[in-house]
Amino acid sequence: MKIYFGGSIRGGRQDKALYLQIIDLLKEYGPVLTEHVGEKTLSELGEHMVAESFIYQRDMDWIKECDVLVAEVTQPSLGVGYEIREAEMLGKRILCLYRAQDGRSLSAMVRGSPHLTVKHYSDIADITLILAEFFK
Ligand code: 6K6
Repeated sequence: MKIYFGGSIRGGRQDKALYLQIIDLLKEYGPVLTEHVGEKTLSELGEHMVAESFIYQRDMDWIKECDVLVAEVTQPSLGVGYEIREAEMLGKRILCLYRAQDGRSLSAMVRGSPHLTVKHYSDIADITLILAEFFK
């Protein structure tokens, strides 16, 4: 079961420590193709040494290759939204994890989609249970 994890990079790195924790949990269910998303040293600028056309093509290939896409969607990110739509078009199973925040709502294009599952969580313990249910 190959897993593609999507989380904000240029959309903002506020949740990067959490992404790392989610990736660790996901590894119990199969290889995670996108471990770099949780990289502590990766800033909002991303990595300058890698061409953006390369990043785009590699990520699109990985989405094709994956069985499941799990996205953390609390921090809005154009890239994550794009990845979710690509996975939808390819008929992949998709789980979106969302932490409610004051004064913000999840995009209707995600919450309103019939092609994916959105789960709300408060902390990593909730995510552990959500993943166990999703992957069972
Ligand atoms: C190299 C090493 C670590 O990071 C890099 C360069 N940047 C990216 N590498 C891989 N995937 C990326 C990179 N920038 C964005 N993405 C993909 O888009 C990831 O899979 C994320 O899920 C998503 C983040 O999009 P933005 O719009 O928040 O950057």
